[in-house]
Amino acid sequence: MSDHDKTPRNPSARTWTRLGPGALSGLLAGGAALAVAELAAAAVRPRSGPVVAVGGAAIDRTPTAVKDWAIRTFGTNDKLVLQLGILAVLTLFALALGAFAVRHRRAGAAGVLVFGIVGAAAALGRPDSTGFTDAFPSVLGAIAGAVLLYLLAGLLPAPRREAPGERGEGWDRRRFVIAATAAAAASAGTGVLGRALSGAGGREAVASRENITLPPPDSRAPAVPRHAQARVEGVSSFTTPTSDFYRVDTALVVPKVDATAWRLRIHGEGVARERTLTFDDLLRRKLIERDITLTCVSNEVGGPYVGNARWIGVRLADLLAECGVRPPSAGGPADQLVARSVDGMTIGSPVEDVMDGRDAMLAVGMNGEPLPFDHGFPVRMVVPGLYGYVSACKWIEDIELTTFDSYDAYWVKRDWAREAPVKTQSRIDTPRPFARPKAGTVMVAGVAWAQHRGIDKVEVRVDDGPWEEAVLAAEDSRDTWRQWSYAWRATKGGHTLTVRATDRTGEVQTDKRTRTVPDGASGRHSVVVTVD
Ligand SMILES: Nc1nc2c(c(=O)[nH]1)N[C@H]1C(S)=C(S)[C@@H](COP(=O)(O)O)O[C@H]1N2
Ligand SMILES: [Mo]
Repeated sequence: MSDHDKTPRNPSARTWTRLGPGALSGLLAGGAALAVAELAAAAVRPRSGPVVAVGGAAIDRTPTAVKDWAIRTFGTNDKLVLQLGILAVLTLFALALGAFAVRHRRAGAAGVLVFGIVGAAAALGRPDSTGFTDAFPSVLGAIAGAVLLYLLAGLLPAPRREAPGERGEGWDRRRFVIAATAAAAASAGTGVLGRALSGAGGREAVASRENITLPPPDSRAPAVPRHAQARVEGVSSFTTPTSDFYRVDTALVVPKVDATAWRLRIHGEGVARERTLTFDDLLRRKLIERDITLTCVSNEVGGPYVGNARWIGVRLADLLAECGVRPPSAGGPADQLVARSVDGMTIGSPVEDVMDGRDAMLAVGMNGEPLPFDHGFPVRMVVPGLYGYVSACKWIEDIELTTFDSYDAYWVKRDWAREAPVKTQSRIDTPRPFARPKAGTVMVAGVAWAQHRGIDKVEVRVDDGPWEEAVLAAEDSRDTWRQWSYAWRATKGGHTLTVRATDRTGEVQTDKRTRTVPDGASGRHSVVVTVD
């Protein structure tokens, strides 16, 4: 039985037999384009590949409200969701282009090139773009995809042979199937090779991290007080294990920086002695070790984007002073310190805060180890009391002294406040929302934070009852969160538990609910439970 005998007579089915292989060709061309681009990106620079470049461009251009919603809805998976979304859009366009190429072979193939241009433009427009070579992966991929679509479309049943009454619908289905299978296999092979190579690209960085032995800090953090941890099941651990530490950044591919090649430049207004430091320069300096709680401005009331770690690093104020920097209160011309990362992030902090005596640092260690790649290896900033987006630049490579008037950093350009001290907050860790504890004594417990001011008091309220003082766990430092617990004599029925903290300045955590934009959520955390 020859192929054309199987061609259905019914017109819509016939359209499908024509368009189906076309759409499949489009899909294969798209896959080939991505695979070739991935391989080229491995050679050029892993972050110059089209999906990462377009994703990065999309992240930078996403309206703040949408981004906020994405973080809220997808949490740390937001980037995965974005990449899947990009792939879904690409898939639809590839199917459509392929179907279009059945009739318009050249134009369809040329359409693939348009995607190459979009990818190349996105790659060149990235703040970390290292030059025109960043366009190569997208362009090469698109050319491969276009050629493949052109070839496959040439094997498809030509539309004119489908005129009614003609028997010429026959097309070489076997040749098409062989070509398509070969193309799919070649793409898969190329893609896997590209992935493997771009993974290997980080080898020097991984080796440089493994070769680091952090010297013992000159100024050790005092031991965490034994009673800093509330002895209640379900409370966050006082020191957040690194593997559980939240991660918030715009990086679709985590930068892998080779510490031996890393440099930090300090320059700008009022920098009398500009400096460029190596990683070893930092390790040779006096190191401090401190427990500091980091919080994200995108953390909702009751949310998870807060963690406490033991950081090791260099005091930033000392280094700045050596460079001749004076804070505004001492007549310095710069009131903003702009930290830049290798991936083009810019984060602006008040010079006054960084130099006011608090333990602002260039951190090289987290919980006793070199920083993990996810958390900024080899060096990041940490400033107690400020939200991460105005203080905690990861993968830092440049510090510029400037003014708030003359420069807006990344998030400030996207509706977030220029300056953002951490708001006093508290969270109920246990019981969990909608828990069903038994009547009797139920331990209510959680964490409260007001970094650099310290927590003075935590109170719990059941339904509309009076505020009852919770028992505070020992304080580690005013830069860390503090745990609290409250033994609740729970009675049967539905109840709402609410918590509020008071910081050392005497300010009581407000009940006024605000959104995270522009300077952090305020309001009180409540948990509804049913007591059985
Ligand atoms: N390079 C870079 N640094 C960054 C960010 C980023 O997107 N890129 N995000 C900041 C934000 S918003 C926060 S809250 C902290 C989070 O640090 P973590 O991921 O180590 O918890 O990093 C900050 N540093
Ligand atoms: Mo953040």
